[in-house]
Amino acid sequence: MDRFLTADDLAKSLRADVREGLTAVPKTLPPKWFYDERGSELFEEITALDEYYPTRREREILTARAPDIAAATGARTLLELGAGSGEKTRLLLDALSGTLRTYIPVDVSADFLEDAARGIAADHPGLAVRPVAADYEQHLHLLPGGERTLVAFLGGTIGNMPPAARIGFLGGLRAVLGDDGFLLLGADLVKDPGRLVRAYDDAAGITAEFDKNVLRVLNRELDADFDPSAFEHVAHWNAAEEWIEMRLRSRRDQDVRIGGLDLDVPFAAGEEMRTEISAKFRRERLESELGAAGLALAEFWTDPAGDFSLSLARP
Ligand code: AVJ
Repeated sequence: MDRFLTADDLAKSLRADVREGLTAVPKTLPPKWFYDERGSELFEEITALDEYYPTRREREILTARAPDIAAATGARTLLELGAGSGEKTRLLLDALSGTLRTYIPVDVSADFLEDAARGIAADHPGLAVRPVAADYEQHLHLLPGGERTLVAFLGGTIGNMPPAARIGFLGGLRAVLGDDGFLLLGADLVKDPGRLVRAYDDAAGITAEFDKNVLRVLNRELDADFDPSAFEHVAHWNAAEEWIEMRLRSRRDQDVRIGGLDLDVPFAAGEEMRTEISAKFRRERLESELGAAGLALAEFWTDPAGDFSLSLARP
């Protein structure tokens, strides 16, 4: 396995993110820290909720379009960013089996990658599986490219990046693709705000648990003393930016101690800390942002209901 990221690097970036985010006004935390073991389990539960449509919709599109993706790309290498999507990966690997030689899953979790890579290698004899432990927001320029590379970035995770970071990120992807590569990008679409809010604030409270899990991560990793029950989960549709914001709202005045940072953080009653943005797109915006990064839209597919999109783009 190639490792561009060690446990020590991760610990350092968590510390830097938390110090910066909790001393900012308003307070923020980056969504990447949701995903410890419990957080990843909770996200899996979210994907099965009635209200959370993106995973099902993207799967519908992939199932219908996998043969088109294979025909258009003739990919020899599949490089998957944030390789958490086992079922979608299998759909792609099966469709691409005629031309594909190498599969490169990229994830921050080396343990997770090791298991996933072993399973895929066992199911696909003849396929070289080369996992890379990396943070794709930092290490894009280090990722192996190669001939006819298809980079897959699925699930709508692009929406977690603020617009400025997104543009830089797409430019970095363009460089990984060389001249004969393709990008397969999953992106959620703008729709009725009521449905969007319900997707991020489900009736069973799973998303609320997922949101508060980041506090447990800080308690464990940074010796903090957050009381998760002293915060309330909020999903807010920001109509001007066209993104969902998840926030944790303090139920009372309270001081939180972050022992590992020697930091005391005061929260006022009702104060909200932003824990995630999840941007929703229109085709025009995707096309123009891809264009600004030197990528042209070759295909733009949606599910029949028009909820979610898959873009196939090339230099
Ligand atoms: C996995 C990042 C795409 O933004 O919809 C799900 C994460 N957050 N429910 C998303 C998430 C709240 C999800 N992504």
